[in-house]
Amino acid sequence: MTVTTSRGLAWAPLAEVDPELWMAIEGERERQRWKLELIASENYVFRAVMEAQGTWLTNKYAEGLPGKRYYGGCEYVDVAERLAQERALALFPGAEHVNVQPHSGAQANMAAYLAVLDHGDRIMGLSLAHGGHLTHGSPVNFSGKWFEVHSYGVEPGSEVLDYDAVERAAREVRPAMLVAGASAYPRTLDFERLAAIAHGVGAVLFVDMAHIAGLIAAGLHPSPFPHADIVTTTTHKTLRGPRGGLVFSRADLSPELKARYPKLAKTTLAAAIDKSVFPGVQGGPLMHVIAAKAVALLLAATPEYREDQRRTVQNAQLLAASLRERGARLVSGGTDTHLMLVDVTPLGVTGREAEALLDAVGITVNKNAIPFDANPPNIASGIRVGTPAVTTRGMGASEMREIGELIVAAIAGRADPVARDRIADAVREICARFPVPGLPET
Ligand code: DSN
Repeated sequence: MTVTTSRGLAWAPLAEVDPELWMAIEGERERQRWKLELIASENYVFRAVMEAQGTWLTNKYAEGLPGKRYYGGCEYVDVAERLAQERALALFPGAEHVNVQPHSGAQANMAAYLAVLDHGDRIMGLSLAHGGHLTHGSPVNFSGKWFEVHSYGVEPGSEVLDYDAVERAAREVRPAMLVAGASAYPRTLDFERLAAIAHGVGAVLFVDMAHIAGLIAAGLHPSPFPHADIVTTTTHKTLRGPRGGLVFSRADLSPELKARYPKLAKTTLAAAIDKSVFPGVQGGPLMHVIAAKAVALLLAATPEYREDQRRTVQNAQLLAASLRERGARLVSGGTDTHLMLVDVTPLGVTGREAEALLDAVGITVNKNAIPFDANPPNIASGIRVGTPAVTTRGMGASEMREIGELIVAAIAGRADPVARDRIADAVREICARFPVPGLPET
């Protein structure tokens, strides 16, 4: 197509304007329809969330906060942002303040750090190799470059956190911030204990609840509120919203704790968080995404959503049992959440090989390091498996048993192309029975 004037193109559908891109978008729709999505951090948004994100709110600049913008014409986007704020605070009782503008989880985390810390301050977070996150102090991330990082890990043997050991380390290191939360830790986190550890050494407790936010909203995992001082989340994982982040905080720190942070000398924690998001880390907020966050937060308050979260956890336990019965080793022995970490070396493969073998039959997972992994991270000994997306599709107990069987069969039958084709057919058959909510069939 030759583009001569924008006028003629104003109403042209994407498929006509950019067929090359459209083919990729269509390919992704088909992939989502016909593959089993077991990446623990992924989910499918409902139509109303997608619709809100696809609106003309994308056209609007709205730097600042509702009622205090640097641009005119913000009366409607103010409504959208206020709805998102109110719904976020209602969904997580005990939260005193929220900023709904972070474009992502990493930016929410950056805003959290920069609100209270100075370059060179000490932080303690769960090591990436033991299930933490890049932004919790990895040397390749800003968090590891700007702060002095002292990571904690899980215990050898049990592969779970030993809070006494975390406390001993905190007393020795005396961090300015204790970071809690994980992207590959299958067990319940004790936020009350972590708060006692942090506050006992005069440190802020920062919880990144991105993976388990939906479980917390549904009352299936203990809440970090009111224990943590700052809490971030993404909105697109178990929360089933658009890609983006939220930062919650106390209105302010206690005077004793606050005295340690020069950045808070003349301001409240809530005001510091807002300033840290904008203008500290970001410019104009993505108002169409904030509108979609508002919809997701509305949906997350429904009984249907809570029931889906309950089924997500139940499905994870059933899938874990199915894998374990067939010879896979579950890190820490199982799961309390929506995800499990599977050591695939007893099945004779590395995490990288398992990821590729599963992809070939239509099952999508990611390779993942296991604690004390003998393999480097790009090979890894494990895969991370999560049930949010398959549960959103409506799958239940019998599918979890079957998926466990198919995963192990795909790895065990790796030299057998006939077995591979049979497994791929079984995957498609499951997908055909469970259409993806919110995804057009054609
Ligand atoms: N990359 C995300 C995950 O897969 O867990 C965390 O941000």
